[in-house]
Amino acid sequence: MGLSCGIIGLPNSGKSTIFNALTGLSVPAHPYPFCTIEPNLGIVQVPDERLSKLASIVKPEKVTPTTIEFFDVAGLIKDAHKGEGLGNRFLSYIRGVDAIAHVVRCFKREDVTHVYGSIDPLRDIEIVETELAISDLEVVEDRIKKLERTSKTHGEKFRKELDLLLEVKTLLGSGRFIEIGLLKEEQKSILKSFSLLTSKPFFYIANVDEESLEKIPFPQVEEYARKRKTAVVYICGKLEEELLRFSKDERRAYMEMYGLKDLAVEKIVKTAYQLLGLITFYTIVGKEVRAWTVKKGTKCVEAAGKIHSDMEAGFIKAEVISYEDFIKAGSEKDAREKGFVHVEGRDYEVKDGDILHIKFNI
Ligand SMILES: Nc1nc2c(ncn2[C@@H]2O[C@H](COP(=O)(O)OP(=O)(O)OP(=O)(O)O)[C@@H](O)[C@H]2O)c(=O)[nH]1
Ligand SMILES: [Mg+2]
Repeated sequence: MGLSCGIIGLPNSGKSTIFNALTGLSVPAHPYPFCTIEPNLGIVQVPDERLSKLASIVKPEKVTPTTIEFFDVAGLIKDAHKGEGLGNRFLSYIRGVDAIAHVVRCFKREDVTHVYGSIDPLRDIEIVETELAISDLEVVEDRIKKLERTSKTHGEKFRKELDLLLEVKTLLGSGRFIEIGLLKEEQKSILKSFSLLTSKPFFYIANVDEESLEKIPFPQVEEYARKRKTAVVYICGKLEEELLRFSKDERRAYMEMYGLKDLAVEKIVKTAYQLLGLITFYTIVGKEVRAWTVKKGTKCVEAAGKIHSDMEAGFIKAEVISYEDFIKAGSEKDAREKGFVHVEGRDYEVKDGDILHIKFNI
């Protein structure tokens, strides 16, 4: 399974509309708050031009892209932790995701009520992020209580965990966030098991009006995102949902009309991959051309393990062709004749676009 991404935000911010635009599904997205109650799950094939190009050369029977899972959950409001709206229990559905897309309402539309009566993206962001932090605080405080009961008898390991959680508690309690990048490896691995929402990679989706697509309607969101070291993706959910209903050609024509280079799914995949430091490698085996997603820095033997555990256990070597060389050569055979294949060992760091042929012993 590839990447998973949770979509959160205030009610009526356009989460389900964007979910539909990303997945091609048709979950209810109506102009009243708390339209979504139970979470929606959709799996999308990651659009990949390089995979299509490889497939057009190799002409395999099967082309397998990587996938990304989206979760659309209910809207969060102020004091959700005290049970307001639908409460905050549904957040447990997104504790398991790899990244969070926070939808921020920037579109005006009078007939879609805003739970706080006005369009104010920074206020909305703060409300949602405060609820995430409080939800994390609940998790952390629970664990602290347990540890305080047992740490005296369990020694060093528990002490370290307790100290870290007390730090996190102070941080979240004072309205600040954990910066994972600043933590030691040991601390990262302690925190991992709690799946804290505020420690996940995240980005904002500014859900804007059609007319605002070409300019930045709320520069303060951009500024705030910079401070939080993340990105803003500009999408008009409504337009994107409609685009999916058109044929490919009509869609391109409309996209040009609105000055859109990429579809929402392409923008989001690009942003999430960058944020998580992900790369794609390819395999051409028998009748299948397939894309795989791994973290930048992944060793060849680990990449082999992603394909099959036997390949990792019995790894001998990998024959590697870069995507560019493959295209330049025009076929695998020509790539081999031109000397574009390099043989690499288990510690070779896989590069984005590499085409791997793993040799292994069973
Ligand atoms: N004009 C305009 N309307 C939008 C846009 N995105 C969503 N809407 C409308 O806003 C309303 C609410 O959208 P939803 O997608 O249901 O919002 P939600 O965030 O899922 O709301 P809850 O499930 O209640 O939390 C719908 O009527 C949408 O058609 C947009 O980009 N532009
Ligand atoms: Mg919804």
